[in-house]
Amino acid sequence: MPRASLIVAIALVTALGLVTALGGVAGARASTTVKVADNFFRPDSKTVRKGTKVKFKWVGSNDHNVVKASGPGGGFRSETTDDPGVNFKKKFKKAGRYKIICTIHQGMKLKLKVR
Ligand SMILES: [Cu+2]
Repeated sequence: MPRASLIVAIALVTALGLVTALGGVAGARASTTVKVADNFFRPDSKTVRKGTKVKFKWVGSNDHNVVKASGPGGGFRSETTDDPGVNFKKKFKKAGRYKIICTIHQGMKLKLKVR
């Protein structure tokens, strides 16, 4: 094989490997953050793709929790805490409309659509 062809072949294989690696990273990064504030979720309505991991990040100073009120699959419930930071993560594997609430604060709700 001429030297130039060999170099082109190596470059192609390297580029292909890079694209595959980047694709894998993008897939693993299917996550998003919802803020748990005083006394609301921000945003309070959101659409994500199936398989997305939602991180709930406490940014307020009041006690809050994250509880599934309705939607596909089984229930879930975080602890009640006022600790700042990500205190709860949930991967949504089933498509549909979820209603997520904080049981401490009436009207504190998140409408999550998984498609
Ligand atoms: Cu709350």
